[in-house]
Amino acid sequence: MSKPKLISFKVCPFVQRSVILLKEKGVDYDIEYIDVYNPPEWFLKLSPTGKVPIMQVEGTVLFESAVINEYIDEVYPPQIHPADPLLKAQNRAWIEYTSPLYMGTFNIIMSKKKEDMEKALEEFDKNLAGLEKAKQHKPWFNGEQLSMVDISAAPIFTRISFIKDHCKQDLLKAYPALQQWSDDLLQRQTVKDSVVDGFSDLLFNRMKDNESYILKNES
Ligand SMILES: N[C@@H](CCC(=O)N[C@@H](CS)C(=O)NCC(=O)O)C(=O)O
Repeated sequence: MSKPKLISFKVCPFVQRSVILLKEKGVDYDIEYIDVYNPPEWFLKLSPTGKVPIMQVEGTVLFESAVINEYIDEVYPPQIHPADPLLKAQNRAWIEYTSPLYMGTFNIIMSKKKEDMEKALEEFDKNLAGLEKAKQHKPWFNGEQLSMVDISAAPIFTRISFIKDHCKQDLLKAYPALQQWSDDLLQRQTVKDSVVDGFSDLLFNRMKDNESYILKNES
């Protein structure tokens, strides 16, 4: 089987989910970065949605990070999804639950207006409260075994940690289970290695260029 190839944008959390999974499984893969806001023609021909990630596998293009991760999990052992159909379905639902959180962190750091940022913070907090309740086991979502939910949630914690360091907002302060989960995930080697060099500067510069409100709000 030839190497799969991911097309990525350096600060995209969705691509980061696939990178973590590939690294967890020790899969040899290629990755090419594009500017998704100024995409090359060849990319637009390949990506049905114009979004990253896409993954090229032997001439076939896969899109949507959750689907790409399902494929990676099926094809490259060891299988991370649990065998039990009920637990697997429940895990898939929580992976789905994490999707608006990605948009949430984006809206928090990129809103230009105070009211938009505050709305984003409020919605994000509601979603975090739900996740805090759901995180019942330790260290990982299902207990001892790392799950696809952990992998799918990790990039959110990368961004929450960035927001704490650069925007002086501790989004996890009311959520001890999530704080512990974040600490465990951000210490994991595959998660560390999934963050591109210069990640914080890239994101911070995008916020500055964008004149994001959260930066004006800094004390
Ligand atoms: N549901 C998609 C979301 C992917 C997504 O929103 N990617 C962003 C970058 S992080 C993108 O490509 N945005 C460009 C656009 O919306 O045109 C997935 O999980 O793969």
